[in-house]
Amino acid sequence: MSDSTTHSTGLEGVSRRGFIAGTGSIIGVAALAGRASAATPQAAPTAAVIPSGAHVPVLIVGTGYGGSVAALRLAEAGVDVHMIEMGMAWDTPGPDGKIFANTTSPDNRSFWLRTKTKQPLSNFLGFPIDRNIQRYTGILDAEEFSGITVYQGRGVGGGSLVNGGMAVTPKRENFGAILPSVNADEMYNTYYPRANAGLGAATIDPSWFETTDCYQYARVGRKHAQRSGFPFVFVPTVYDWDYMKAEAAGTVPKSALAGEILYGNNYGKKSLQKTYLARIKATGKVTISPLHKVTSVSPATGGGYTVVIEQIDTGGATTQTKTVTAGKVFFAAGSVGTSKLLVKLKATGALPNLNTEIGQGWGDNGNVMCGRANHLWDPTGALQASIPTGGIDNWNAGGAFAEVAPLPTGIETFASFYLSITKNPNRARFTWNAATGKADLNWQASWKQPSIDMAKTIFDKINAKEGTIYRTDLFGTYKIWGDHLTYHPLGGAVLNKATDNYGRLRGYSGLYVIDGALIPGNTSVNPFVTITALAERNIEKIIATDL
Ligand code: FAE
Repeated sequence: MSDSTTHSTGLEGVSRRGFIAGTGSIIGVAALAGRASAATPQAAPTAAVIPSGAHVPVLIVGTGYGGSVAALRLAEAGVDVHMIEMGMAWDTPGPDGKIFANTTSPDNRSFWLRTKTKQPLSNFLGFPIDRNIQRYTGILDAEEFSGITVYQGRGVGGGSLVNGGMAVTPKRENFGAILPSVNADEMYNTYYPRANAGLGAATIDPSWFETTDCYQYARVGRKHAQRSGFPFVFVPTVYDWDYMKAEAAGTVPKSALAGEILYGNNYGKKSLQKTYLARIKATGKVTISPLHKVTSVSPATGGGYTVVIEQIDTGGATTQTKTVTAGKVFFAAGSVGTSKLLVKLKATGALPNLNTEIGQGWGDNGNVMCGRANHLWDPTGALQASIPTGGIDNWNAGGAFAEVAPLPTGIETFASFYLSITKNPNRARFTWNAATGKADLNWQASWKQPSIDMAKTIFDKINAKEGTIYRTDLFGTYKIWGDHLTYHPLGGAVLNKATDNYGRLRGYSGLYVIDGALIPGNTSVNPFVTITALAERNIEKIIATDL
């Protein structure tokens, strides 16, 4: 019948009982729902390969939120832009007719250069669920540092390819703590609205939410929150809500209702491929080189910068090393990618004048996960949409904002699942390790304890009120907290410290940071709207004054 009979899940006892153990993003175990019949072509951007020896006016490292905003606005201002992306284009269907693998059945497309999956929820019913896969330039990187695994998207579209699509603007009262040097009036009047419009953020139809089976889990989450006196807030997402309604009606191939998310979403999610990158393509002024990785940037004789780029194959091997020159370079490789590059370039003498703030101020947005075991009379539903649509707000009283997340196994689990974003004060630092030739991050596993304590301000109270307990089978055996990971890396080249107040790197004119590395470790909510809005603000200033 299903994936459970055609693939080994590493969870044979469970799959024999007829369901699949994969995992979702914010989600846990993905749905055993019907598979769609055909792939929808994505609005893929122009993919061209940059030749060695090229001279380009602007080169952007990375194609996530920051890079896409910069490319679009520069192209609209008439500038020719080259974007360099280490991941794949994700515009071609695989052997199953789909571009992206389903969370129920991870394959080589699912992970970045791994021979075994490393799923955020490592266990289900206590069974380990990771499985062997072929090493490939897959879509989700589980990058391991000391004390923490940092999940990131790889490919044209960056994190937008893999994320949960929650498009959350922080409460204005919290903004001063997020980006203290930025004018909040400008952000809330101009750049947050611009970002949300560009991303296509929209909130679920409230009457549909109240009735659809696929959000029963969220209604249960809301009921439990409210009975304990916590506000439940709806959050916008970048999912096409009309498409999800059609999925529920059975008239289109299923995507959110098939549990697709963590390894890409074939239909309804408006990733950057369908928003900013589609508009970039329409300008005709941007070329994108996928499977190209920037390894060095240094001042060029005669002005501009020499950029060294490794072209890689889908096994990760370098097939060609290219050298190009660029008038200006934007670092948009994500918090981790940008930080790793900059600490290397400073330490190895390529960009020695970068200041001592480089690599500092890195945080995990306070991410911590947990599940609760509900009573038998409180089912969360066998069908769960993979896109979360609300959260529990205890930020000001307890330092935690908890997404009510799906656990779409395709069967009733009687579980509620949450990803909490907490006010964790710990900040780590990237440094260059000359012996290993890699950047290290000095995060410590024990630094998650404040996040656990803050999440407990919500869930201890709900458990006491409901007479329920924590699940202990999702992150190991008898382990309550998913405290080993983050989905939300932030910082490493913090605004107004490593850069000026608009992302210009101190020490070098024509070098910019325009991604999550600018944000000092925490956004109080999910971060991509803030990353996008800050990029919109900064690029507007840079275009007006530097070009
Ligand atoms: P990002 O989107 O990571 O883009 C950086 C790009 O640069 C990537 O495509 C890299 O492959 C590429 N790159 C890196 N190094 C190099 C190099 N040396 N050369 C060439 N290319 C390079 O950066 N956020 C939300 O707001 N809501 C959510 O619901 C949400 N859910 C998430 C779920 C998961 C599973 C994950 C992993 C993340 C989630 N996030 C969510 C976080 C969000 O995706 C992330 O903050 C943004 O993608 C970061 O945007 P940046 O532009 O900083």
